[in-house]
Order: sequence, then C-alpha cells, then structure tokens
Amino acid sequence: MDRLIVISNREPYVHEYNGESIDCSVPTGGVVAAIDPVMQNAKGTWIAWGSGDADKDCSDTKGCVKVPPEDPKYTLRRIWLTQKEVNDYYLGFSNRVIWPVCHLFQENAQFRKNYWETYKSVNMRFAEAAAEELEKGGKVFIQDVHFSLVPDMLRNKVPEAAIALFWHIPFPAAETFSCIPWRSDILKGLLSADMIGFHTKAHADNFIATVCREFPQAKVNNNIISYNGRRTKIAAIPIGIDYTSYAKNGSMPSIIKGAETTRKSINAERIILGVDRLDYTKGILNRFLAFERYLESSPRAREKVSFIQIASPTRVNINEYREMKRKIEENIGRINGRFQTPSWTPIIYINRKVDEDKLLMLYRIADVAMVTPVIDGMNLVAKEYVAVNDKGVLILSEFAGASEGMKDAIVVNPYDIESMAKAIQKALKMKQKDKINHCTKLRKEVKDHDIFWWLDEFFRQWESDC
Ligand code: GDG
Repeated sequence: MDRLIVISNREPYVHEYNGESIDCSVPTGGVVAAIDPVMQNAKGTWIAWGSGDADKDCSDTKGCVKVPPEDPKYTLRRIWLTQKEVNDYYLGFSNRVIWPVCHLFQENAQFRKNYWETYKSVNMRFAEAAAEELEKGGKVFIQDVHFSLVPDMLRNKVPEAAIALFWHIPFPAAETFSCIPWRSDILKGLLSADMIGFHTKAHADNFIATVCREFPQAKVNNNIISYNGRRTKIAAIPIGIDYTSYAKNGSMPSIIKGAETTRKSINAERIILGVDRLDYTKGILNRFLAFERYLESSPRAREKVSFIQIASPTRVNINEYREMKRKIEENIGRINGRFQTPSWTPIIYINRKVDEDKLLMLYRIADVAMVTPVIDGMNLVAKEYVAVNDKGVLILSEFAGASEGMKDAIVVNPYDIESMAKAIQKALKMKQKDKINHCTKLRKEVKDHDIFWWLDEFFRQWESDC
C-alpha cells in the first residue's frame, strides 16, 4: 500500500496527564475506530487536531509523535487550535451547521458567519500541513465533513495530488443541503477531490442531485461528475469494522469471565442493550418510549427484562445536546419511577464512556441490541454487536445506513413506538434456531464487508480510471 496521509478532526490517540505521568487513550467515535487499524498497516502520517498540555508535551515542534505508543506504526501530526477556532470551526460550523442539516435537523442549525470564516481558515491550516507531508509522497485520504474545503485548497497548492474524501454522515436531499448559505463553496471544495465516498447509494445520489441543482453546467456520467475541468468519482462504499478483532477479543477468557460476573450482578432474566454517543440523531428517547410501551403491554416482562443504555457524552457544550440529555434523563426517571421495584431497575443508564473491555462484556451479555437512530450515516455499533455476540438479536433502524446491508436484522421505523415495542417482544421471543440463523447471516455480512474490505474497495475505485 502507498504511503497514506489521513486527515481527520479527531486524533486517533489522546495524551493526558495522570498526575506526573502521561496516559494515552483512544477516543470514542466511529471514524477513529474504523481507520486506525488501516493506518497501522499503511504507515504514513495522520493529521488531526491536537489539544491539551500532554498532547503538546509528547509532540515535537511540528506537532509530530509516533503512535500507537506501545508499538509505534505511524506518525500523528497535530494541528493546534485556539479555543475560538474550536468553538467556531468544530462546535460551530461542523456540529451546528453541517451535522444538523445533513441529519435533517435544520431547526438545530445556526448559520453564523464567524463559524464559516473560522471553518475556512482551519481548513487552510490542514491543507498546508498536508501539502508539506506530500513532499514525501503519498495519497491524501480526508475524513469527513470537517474538511470539505481541503480538497480544493490542497489542489491549489499541489495540482497533481491524489486526493479523496469520505463523507461519514448522511448526505441529504438537494433542497435540504441547499439551506446552507455557503453550499456553493462547500460543493466546489469537495469537487476538487478525485473521489468522494458515501456509505449508501442514497447519500451518493443526493450529493449528485445537489451538485446538479447548484451547478447546472455540471455533467454526470456513470457516477462521475465533470465540473470546472475536473472529474470526480462518486462512490457508495459502506464502512465496516475490524470483524476478526471484535470476534476474537469478545471471546477472550477474561471477557467471558467478566461478562459472567456482570451478568450475575444484574437482576434480570433478559437484557436489552443500547450503545450510543448521546446525540439527538441516535433515537435514544424513542427507544425508551418503546421499552415503556413494551412493559405496559407485557406485564410479565416486568422484573424480568432490563434495558442497559450506554450514553457516552459528546458535544456537551452545545445547547441542543444539553436539552436532549435533560429530556432523556427526565423520561428515564419517569419510566423507572413507574415500574421499578426494590430488586429490579427497568432502565440502567450509564452516562459516561465505558472502557473497551466492559463494552465487549455488555455486547456478550445482551440478548437484544437496539440500534435505532432516527438517522445515521452507517452505525458501527450494529456491526460490533453481531461480531461479538453469536446468539443475540439485533433490532435496527431502517434509517441507519447499516440497514442497507444488514437486512436480516429486525428492521424498525424508530418513529413508530408501537411497532418498536412489538419488535422488542419479537426479539425476546425468538426461538434458538431462528436466533442462530439470524446471527449467522448478519455475521457473514459484517465479516464479508469489514473495514479492510472497505478500504480495499475505496482504493480500488479511487485507482481505477475515472
Ligand atoms: C460517524 C457516523 C458512522 C460509543 N460509546 C462508547 C464507545 N462507542 C463507540 C462504539 C462505536 C463508535 O463509538 C460509535 O460509532 P457510530 O457508527 O455509532 O457513530 P458516530 O460516532 O456517530 O460516527 C456514523 C461512523 O461515523 C463511521 O463512518 O457509522 O454513522 O455518524 O465504535 O463502539 N466505545 C467505548 N465506550 C463507550 O462508551 N469504548
């Protein structure tokens, strides 16, 4: 594989002071979880936003440090951002403009000019770092919506550069995306890439339709957009996980033992699991309302079924996230207050990031996983659960990109509380042989389309003629 230069907002390794010493951890999030194993094989440089004293103290004057610390495989080059840049480029433009619009929550969007100006200047700093890295050769693989302008900025500096970008979240219909006042610059920025990848054909088609609406002179042939003297391939390549690692790690004796202990500590015969960043796209409240409906309609399930929800904190400085958290917690209190007994808790809510081992244990002990976002680019939790648990049942939202491939899940409409309650009942009643059949098919799909397949496919399409 060629030398690879990856650009992402989130760094794949975070250094933090623990007293006098420095600890290094892997942050929560789909993008990092997906690309780190690939980068460990490819070597090269990963350019990302670095923050905090420990990050600085571990990096050289250019912001570079070798990672993973215990077995260095590639260079992490950190870009230092000021608090204002973080507020405006990350919390502002990425999370309060692009994220809500692309997830059809336009009412949560804040179209502020200062967000846009800072987004542009931060994109320029990443483009400059990438141009410097390109002096050693390689291809530039840009991750996600934080850097839509980098392809064009980098192309202006290094005209022959090989540049591709993967858009990890949904791409909405043309009329929706077009409500962004700076849509034209964003689309132009993206179209300087040789290739843009999306998780699903629907997202790719929406992107093409948006470009055609904005630039009527653009030509489209066979998913290749010709615009402004350049050709950009648009591809739908669903991201996967490192299936083998999840399956192997989830069966380690320490995980099996820990899972047994955790299982015994929960006073319920059956467990339903949810694992999400605490985000308004993930459908967490609707899921609890469905569980409440299930407990209402199935009195015999009371004191027998518990719902464990991991809700790892994210974007806590944004009002919409705080408001959603308040609403969710209010409802958990209400539902638990309504059904709880001295020995049984209906919803066990964990509002912090759990460590990897604990997550694997929870995947193992969950009879059912509910992955029911109201909208999601892909959703890796659905894939991780089936990789670890070969006897569980997956309830999956039809609006998660994952549902395109994982057709053997129990697929639900997350807005339809009644039918989600019925899906819970169906999942918990599924016969052993049906469960095995369900898992076998889902596991095959996740294994056949794992993260290494995704990257091979991405590069195959990138390298094949435009
Ligand atoms: C974006 C798109 C797309 C979560 N809580 C904990 C924890 N996690 C890990 C999960 C999983 C990852 O975070 C979440 O992945 P998702 O796919 O659900 O979501 P996003 O972060 O929204 O990512 C998404 C993805 O990019 C990849 O393209 O699938 O649609 O929105 O790996 O396991 N991990 C640990 N503790 C937690 O508490 N250890």
